[in-house]
Amino acid sequence: MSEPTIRIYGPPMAPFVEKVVRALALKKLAYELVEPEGPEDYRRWNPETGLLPVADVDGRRVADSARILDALDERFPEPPLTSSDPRAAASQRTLESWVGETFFFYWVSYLRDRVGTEDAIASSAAPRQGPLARLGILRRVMDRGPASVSGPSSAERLGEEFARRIEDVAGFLGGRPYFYSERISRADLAVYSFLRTLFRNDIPGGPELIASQPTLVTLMQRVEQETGGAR
Ligand SMILES: N[C@@H](CCC(=O)N[C@@H](CS)C(=O)NCC(=O)O)C(=O)O
Repeated sequence: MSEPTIRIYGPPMAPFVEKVVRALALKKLAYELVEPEGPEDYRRWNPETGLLPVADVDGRRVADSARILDALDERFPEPPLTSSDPRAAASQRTLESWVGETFFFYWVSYLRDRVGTEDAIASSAAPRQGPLARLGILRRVMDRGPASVSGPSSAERLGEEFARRIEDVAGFLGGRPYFYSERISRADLAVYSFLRTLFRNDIPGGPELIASQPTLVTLMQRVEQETGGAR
């Protein structure tokens, strides 16, 4: 039998791409990562939404990170990316969606406010003017005008909101080694991929925020152990 051909298209620093790459590592599958060279590649590779990642899995083009994980599980079932317990599996999928929508929203807002200069992330978070640029993260903090004297600034408010979402995530984990399970799943990969960006992209206060939730630090270490290290 020939080697499976898996190609992932997307910027390696984007959390949705990291989630897919970690799933491939968990399944010990070889793959090729194709990085966008400019904004036009997003629409070219995903004409419908312009969002990456997309993947070719044995000749089949699949868009959306969750669908890519489904396609991988279908074609390469071991180890599975969701629990064998249907209730746990449903919770893991719900958490993955929540991370990709609600948490993603606060993450973008937080990064936008915390990252003050284009230079700070040009080298890491937004390779070749990728998606983060278009999400407005490159907008400078000073463009926001003076903070109100009577209340917290927008940066402070967003920082607090984001800290609350991090608390939510820690609450979902509770005392378990992984979300809703004793085994790693797609929910862990999704959470990990977003938390990781707070370290990697030099986000001021990001590492401290995660450190305030020791169970999440341990979760990240567990995920790294199972998926090939910190990278
Ligand atoms: N639901 C999609 C979301 C993917 C997504 O938002 N990708 C971002 C990268 S972080 C993107 O391609 N953005 C392009 C843009 O904003 O123009 C998934 O899970 O794959």
